[in-house]
Amino acid sequence: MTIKTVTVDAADASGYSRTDWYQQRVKTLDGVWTNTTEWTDGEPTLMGGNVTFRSVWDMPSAVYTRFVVEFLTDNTNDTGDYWQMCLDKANAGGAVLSTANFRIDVVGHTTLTVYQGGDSGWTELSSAKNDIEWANEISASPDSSTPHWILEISILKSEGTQMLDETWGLRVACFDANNVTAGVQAWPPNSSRDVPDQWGTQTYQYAAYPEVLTITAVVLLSSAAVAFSFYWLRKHPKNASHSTGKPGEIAYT
Ligand SMILES: [Ca+2]
Ligand SMILES: [Ca+2]
Repeated sequence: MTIKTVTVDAADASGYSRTDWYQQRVKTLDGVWTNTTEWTDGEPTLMGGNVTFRSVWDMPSAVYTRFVVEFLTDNTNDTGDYWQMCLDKANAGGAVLSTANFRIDVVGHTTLTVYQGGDSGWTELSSAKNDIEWANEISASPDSSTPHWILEISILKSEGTQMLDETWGLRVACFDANNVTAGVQAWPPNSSRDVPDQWGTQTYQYAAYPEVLTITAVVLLSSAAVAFSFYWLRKHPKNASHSTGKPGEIAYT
């Protein structure tokens, strides 16, 4: 008799997960939406009511995961502002930190530092900085016409530091030093940077974010509706008062 063992994924204890879809739009890491569709290939994840982030993965030669994080209510440049990402390489979770945990801080919009977890807490891992490209700026975006801080960051899944496996734990946080009472904004909500069990799970799909396909389908359907409308009016130039079949009543779901 064979006993099947099941590995319980402790990080799922947070109850939060999200998907890294395969990149469909070229990314320019300049800290802004370089064009209005630059990040529409990523599924938006909301943090509280005023932060949103998206991610996609790409494989031009090596594998990258790229994020845009938007702090919709912060437009002040404070030395105490920070962006923070915690990565649990294999999504093993845990009540305390391990060497499979990594942390990326961008403080004051100027300084990026990478840390590795361990028994004694976080230790700087300077070599990992080479795996990261980033930029942040204050700008309007398709998500809000009010200028706000936007971070674009790309993480190489290198063989060297191996911060990320295919499924990994993730925590994203940011802080506006000009609004201390609001506290740290985090996904998952109220999670601690020091407790991997509280982080979410990030999986990947070797496919486009379905919303991209939906948008394309609506455009095609709209074109079909216009063609149908033209046909209908030509066939029924008068008394075309039917309540069915009018393109405007087609429900795009
Ligand atoms: Ca950009
Ligand atoms: Ca600020």
